[in-house]
Amino acid sequence: MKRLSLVILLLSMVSAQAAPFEVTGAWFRSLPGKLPAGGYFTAQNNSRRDVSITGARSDACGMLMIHQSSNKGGMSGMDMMETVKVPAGGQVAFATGGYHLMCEGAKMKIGTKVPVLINLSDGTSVAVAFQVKGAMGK
Ligand SMILES: [Cu+2]
Repeated sequence: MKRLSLVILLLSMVSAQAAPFEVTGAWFRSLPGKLPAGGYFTAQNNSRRDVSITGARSDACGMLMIHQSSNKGGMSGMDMMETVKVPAGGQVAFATGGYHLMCEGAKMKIGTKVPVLINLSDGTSVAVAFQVKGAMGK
């Protein structure tokens, strides 16, 4: 009897850890005035199927888009991305100089958290609390 409950406990711990899709280290860089806030995080796909991030939305943003920073012939810019693939068992970082969320019309306060819904190609979405930090990332 004791042994069975231990097994059940272990099983429930394992299943709690292995969420199919995880987002960690999520934060927004809040900039002064009407400048957009960049959103950064790491997406981890623990499932056996590739899945793509197809969009995101938040009440803290007038518009929330997926961007990729680019550098073409010394000109830095940003491209709009329809989807970003996170391979089975792999992870993708949304970080400065690469993929990021771009929050136009940002309504957020440094030191608070704002909820973001990240949509996935399998039809599910993941609710993530983004920590709002200042220009220096603090
Ligand atoms: Cu951007």
